[in-house]
Amino acid sequence: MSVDEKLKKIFAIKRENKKIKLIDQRLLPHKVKIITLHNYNETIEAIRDMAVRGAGSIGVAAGYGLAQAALEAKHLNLEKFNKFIKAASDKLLSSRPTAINLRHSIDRCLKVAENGTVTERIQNICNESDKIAFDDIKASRLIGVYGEQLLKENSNILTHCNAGALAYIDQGTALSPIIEAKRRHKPIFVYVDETRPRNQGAKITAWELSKLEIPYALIVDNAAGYFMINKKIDVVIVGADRIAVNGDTANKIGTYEKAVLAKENNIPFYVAAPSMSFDLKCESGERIEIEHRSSEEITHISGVNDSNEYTKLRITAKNTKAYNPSFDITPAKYISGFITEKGLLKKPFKKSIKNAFK
Ligand code: RI2
Repeated sequence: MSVDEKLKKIFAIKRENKKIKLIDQRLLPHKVKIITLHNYNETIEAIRDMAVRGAGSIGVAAGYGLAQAALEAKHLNLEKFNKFIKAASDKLLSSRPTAINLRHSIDRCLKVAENGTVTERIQNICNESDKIAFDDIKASRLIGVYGEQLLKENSNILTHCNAGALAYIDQGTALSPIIEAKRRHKPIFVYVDETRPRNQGAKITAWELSKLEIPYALIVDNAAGYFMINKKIDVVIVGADRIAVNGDTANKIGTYEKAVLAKENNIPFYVAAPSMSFDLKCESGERIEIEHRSSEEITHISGVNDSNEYTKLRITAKNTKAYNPSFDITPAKYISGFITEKGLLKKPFKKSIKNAFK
């Protein structure tokens, strides 16, 4: 089976008129269950609870969610329709705050719904939501093509969290250059951070790489320094949830540490991200809102037992206090470049980002 045939089985999200279908990422890798979301409230819940996750997939889900809302409101008059859409957008926007893709998707869908009859506005929102998904696929593929050029034969790549096909359709951001290398039969090896607390690396990235038959090994989050200082890692590639105009980047908690370690060890550190991940209204990382999630994500862990039954376990004493920021900001000075659908953006980032996306 070719890489592309294997990729088709790892789909993040699809829209079929009012229904959204997605692989429930909470159950991976133990169960590949496709769930159907029937209305926009179910979609908000799926984003909040991370049945769908990854900045790009959240953005697509939000656009599709607004399409669902528009279809749910088709019997309303124009005034009530507009109110309904405004309320639905606000609810979608508050489902997860850090990834800018969500806001960009909502803005794009609202913009095409500024004029016309209710029927026309519904059609425009639906078309735009599909276009967002289509644009993501194009960007994902181009990131792969540009990023692959940075990988030498037998490169050892470290990645954090999951920025693959389930995070960003259709072949991810950080994993896209790796998939492109596989497509071109270039030998590479991937070190996968487990990515506590939700273990997107251990559960999703490792699963995706094994499905694509790309050689990898899972490492614990605090082992990256060991592998770097022992010259086992040649390059780091991560995704992004939001990038400020100066290049400061919000990504999964732990990214900042990897970037500092990479600099200390003279290892290039790349962020793979499409234009949808850049927030041109945000001057620097200090202005990016960081999502804080439930402490239960730290105190409990889920998986399967020997009978393959899904189980959740508490790993701490009852009532253990835990802080759970979901993202951190990597200052631009630690980043070697941004792999985007427009090519590699180099320093000075203020200039290259503005030139690429103005
Ligand atoms: P794409 C994830 O967050 C991580 O921060 C990961 O690097 C990013 O989304 C990937 O998003 P979460 O949604 O840019 O798992 O690859 O909390 O879409």
